[in-house]
Amino acid sequence: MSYIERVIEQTKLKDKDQTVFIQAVEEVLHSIAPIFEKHPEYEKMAVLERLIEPERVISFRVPWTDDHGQVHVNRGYRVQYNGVLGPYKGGIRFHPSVNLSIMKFLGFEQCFKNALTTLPIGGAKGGSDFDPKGKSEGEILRFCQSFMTELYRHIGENVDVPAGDMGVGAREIGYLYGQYRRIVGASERGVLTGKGVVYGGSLVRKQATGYGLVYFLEEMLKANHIDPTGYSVIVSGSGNVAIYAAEKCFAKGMKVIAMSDSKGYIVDENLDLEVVKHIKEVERTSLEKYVEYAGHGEYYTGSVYDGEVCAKIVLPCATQNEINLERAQRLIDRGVVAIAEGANMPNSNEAIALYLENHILYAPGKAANAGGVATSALEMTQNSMRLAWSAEEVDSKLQDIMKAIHAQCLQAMREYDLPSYNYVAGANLAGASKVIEAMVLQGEY
Ligand code: NDP
Ligand code: 2IT
Repeated sequence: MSYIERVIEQTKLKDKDQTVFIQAVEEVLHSIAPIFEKHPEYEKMAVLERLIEPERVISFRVPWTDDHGQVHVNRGYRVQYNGVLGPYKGGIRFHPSVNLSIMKFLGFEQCFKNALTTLPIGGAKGGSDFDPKGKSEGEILRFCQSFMTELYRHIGENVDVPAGDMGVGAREIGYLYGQYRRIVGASERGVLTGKGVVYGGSLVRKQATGYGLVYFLEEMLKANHIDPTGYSVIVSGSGNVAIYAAEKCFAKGMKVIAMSDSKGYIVDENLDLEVVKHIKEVERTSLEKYVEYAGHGEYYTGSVYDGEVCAKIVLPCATQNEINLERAQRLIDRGVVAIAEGANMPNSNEAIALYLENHILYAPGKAANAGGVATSALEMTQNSMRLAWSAEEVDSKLQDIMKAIHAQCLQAMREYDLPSYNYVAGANLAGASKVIEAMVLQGEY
């Protein structure tokens, strides 16, 4: 059995209940085999075992009181995965599904994504199984304060810098930052990113993941001589990533015809993104309201990937494992040209294998959605310089970073003699080789 296979088998035994974590490990490890063929000495140094085991997993109690005086207890996490490239960095997710397996899959992916950004950040993830849906403003505030009351001791601008993810946006980051500042008694802006612009947040951070996704998509299409002007697009999700991916698609002359949320989806040849923004960012409610507010379009319950709608470009921007083998086959049957992941791991490993078999252009999340964390790192830079860049400056740096990530993927494909559509292996090889090189140089054993 090869070193890679042995470590995968060990992980399956050791963490047998952590299915999404095992999925992420298999996806990465299978494509980085060439690094270990080049460097057989890495086995003796247990490089893979060290790559897979987080440096630290913190799990904590988060008690909070609802508006009726009832006390609840949720579980909080911070997984500080790998710090060889810089302070731990990664988002915080508030969603009822959050568990250790999800935290570890996200933290593991984040290490390679952050390496690809070209900026000095290590990998981490955190969150809680708290469900923000239906909670009052006061309940969200109290939950965030309680979460930070434990988290503060584990983070710092040179230690670990959290940001948003599902269920955590600028509002929550504000409450978290306010509590951190009260406890620590110092203004340390660089400890969190995704802050409000008025107190140290970066312009364009809110838009960065979605915009960056479309910049990456453009690069990938350009490398394959495809002009997407006029192409139809399905964007799944209608949260932070999805909304700004859709906005940039429209700006680039593509046509978003469907978006979704956890209950259903809308299909509209004249999709009104302002209405979606209003529903999701202002009212924080369901897309069910879309047809009434927009005066056109259709609403369906269920997954957008099970419906009739088809498009040349598909941008999954909701959550993990939205597209399984069957849904992937349907996309291919209906003529999809490119799939680029705004979400983390929205495609199953079987779906990815099918895209590769069919030579479909497929951009993995750790490359395509890295614009969010990259702009977070730009926010850290601005905070440590105590100045703020203009939106144009941040956006232009974001575009350069997405181009550089794309170039790294292509370079890795060339270096390892892979076909030029294999962005999965390209991104994994480019990201992992940096992390591994830094681990080897730093000793750590
Ligand atoms: P948000 O919470 O802002 O939005 C999530 C969206 O996904 C919502 O529209 C939500 O619907 C929908 N959704 C949730 N669960 C499901 C489901 N089971 N089926 C269909 N739709 C669902 O999160 P973000 O936009 O921040 O994150 C989306 C994805 O992008 C995640 O995978 C995240 O890890 C990833 N990501 C985020 C980055 C960021 O900067 N925020 C950076 C890089 C990646 P509803 O409104 O009904 O809840
Ligand atoms: O998955 C991700 O890259 C994020 N949620 C963004 C993390 C960050 O630190 O900005």
